[in-house]
Amino acid sequence: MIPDDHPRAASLMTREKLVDGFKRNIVVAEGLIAHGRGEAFDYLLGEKTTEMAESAVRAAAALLLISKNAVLSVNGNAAALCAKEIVELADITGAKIEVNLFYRTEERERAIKAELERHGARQVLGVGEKASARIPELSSERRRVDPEGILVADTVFVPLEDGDRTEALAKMGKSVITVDLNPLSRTARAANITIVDNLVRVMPALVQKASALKGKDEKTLRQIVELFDNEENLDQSLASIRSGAK
Ligand code: PTJ
Repeated sequence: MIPDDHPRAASLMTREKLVDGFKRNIVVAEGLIAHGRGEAFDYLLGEKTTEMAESAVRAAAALLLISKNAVLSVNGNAAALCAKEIVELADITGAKIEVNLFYRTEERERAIKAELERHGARQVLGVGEKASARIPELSSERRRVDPEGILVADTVFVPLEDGDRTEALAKMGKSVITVDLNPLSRTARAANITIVDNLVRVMPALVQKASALKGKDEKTLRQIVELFDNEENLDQSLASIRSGAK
């Protein structure tokens, strides 16, 4: 339906994926609205990956590789847009995959688990009774986590997140990596590493970078993480939006 030569074909295809995910009970209606907000920022960024995002992707890949117990937290939008890359990233980095929803229903949890399994996931945490632990100080449904996953993780990757959980995870001493096109969001500011870019561009880049860095010694990877300054990166991303994404 969408012609390949349409100037905004990629953006329209992404919308189609989300609408398809909505029809299959993976994406919630509010997820379509959240994507619209993301699109507005993406438009201001020129719908392309900035140098700042590249550097955040590199730091995120390094952190995932040196973490002892990393977990990739998956919501409806992330599952609809990049289930394949989430599974690939988990395979390369040894991270676990956990479903964690703001608008939690067991039907959606199962639909998302099935979508991840369809793309090769062998284990999906956080579904049904398995989400039996609670994140302290969090009142949303996102507080329900898997005792084998997010509860005991040292690093949590939380694409398209709400600020409350990022702050709560940070208070629990976990390192948080997020993807958010809005550099002003509470999530973006509270995370250790924020990738200000569209998730559909981030995930393939993250898979590629993690493959390239895998096998490097821990000291080199730790240095990449330590040299990354999230606040500075966010300020530069904002400056890039202000100046018309040059
Ligand atoms: O599947 P559920 O039930 O867990 O619900 C998921 C949503 C996304 C509905 C829920 O987490 C939510 O309401 O999120 P927020 O608080 O609206 O935050 C979403 C953030 O992600 C916003 O700051 C958007 O700018 C940003 N965003 C949206 N789409 C993208 C994005 N960032 C990167 N890539 C995108 N494609």
